[in-house]
Amino acid sequence: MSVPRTALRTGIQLGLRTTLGAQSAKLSSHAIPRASIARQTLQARKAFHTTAPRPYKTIQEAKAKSKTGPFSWKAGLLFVLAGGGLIAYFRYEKQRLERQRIRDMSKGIGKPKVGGSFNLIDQDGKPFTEKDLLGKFSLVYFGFTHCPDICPEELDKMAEMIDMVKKDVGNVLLPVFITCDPARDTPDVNKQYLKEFHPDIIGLTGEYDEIKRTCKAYRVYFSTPPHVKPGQDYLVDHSIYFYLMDPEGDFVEAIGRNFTPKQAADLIESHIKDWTKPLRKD
Ligand SMILES: [Cu+2]
Repeated sequence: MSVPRTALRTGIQLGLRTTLGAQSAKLSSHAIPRASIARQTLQARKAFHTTAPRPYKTIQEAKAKSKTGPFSWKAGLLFVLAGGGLIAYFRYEKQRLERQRIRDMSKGIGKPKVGGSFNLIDQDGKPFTEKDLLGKFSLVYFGFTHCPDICPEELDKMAEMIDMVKKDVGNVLLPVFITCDPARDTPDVNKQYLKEFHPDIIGLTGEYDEIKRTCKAYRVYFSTPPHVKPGQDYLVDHSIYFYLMDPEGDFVEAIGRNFTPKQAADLIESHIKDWTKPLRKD
């Protein structure tokens, strides 16, 4: 806060009060209390009114002064830099508040309940519940290993996101694949399939009803037929989202197919950087 405020004051003292003042008032409506802006304007006004105009001694001096005007190029440059800095700062602050708003939606009253408890089995056949996700951010994807094109494409993207996030902010993201096709996707099928994409991805399967319940909890459309005979072919339809969950198990944001891996990684990293509580890095 101290940098842009100083910049604001510098801009005002340069005498360009009207333009910058109007701009900062517009940009800062949610970042700086109005009282503080009023105070700064008052200070600037005082500075204006108490400074006595300096009389020119000679006509030459007066002429020289009038050529450059009241503002030197240095003052102009400083003003442009200060203004640019302010705009960049408020843009950043606006984005941060927007992320906070999205996050708070799932924390407060009337939160859209996405996610919740589940009791599944990982790719090594070990039990895995929602508690195993706590302490890190998690990126949850629902799909199935027989998926002809969409899942492979999305999992390739997921692998890219994992690497980018890991490189930039450390090992604080758990990527999770939950099958919508438990009849065919056994722990071992998941294991063989997922290692083609990224070694970090945890593959979960489970009882049909438990998978169905988990899909419902994450608002994932589930269409797997209940009683399939071995070898019988069938289609599985599913929603295509990456669900970003925070270290306390709360839903943060759903990342759709319109995101490139880089855009998705940037968004995930921003949320991770906003997180102020402890994070597991193992
Ligand atoms: Cu798929």
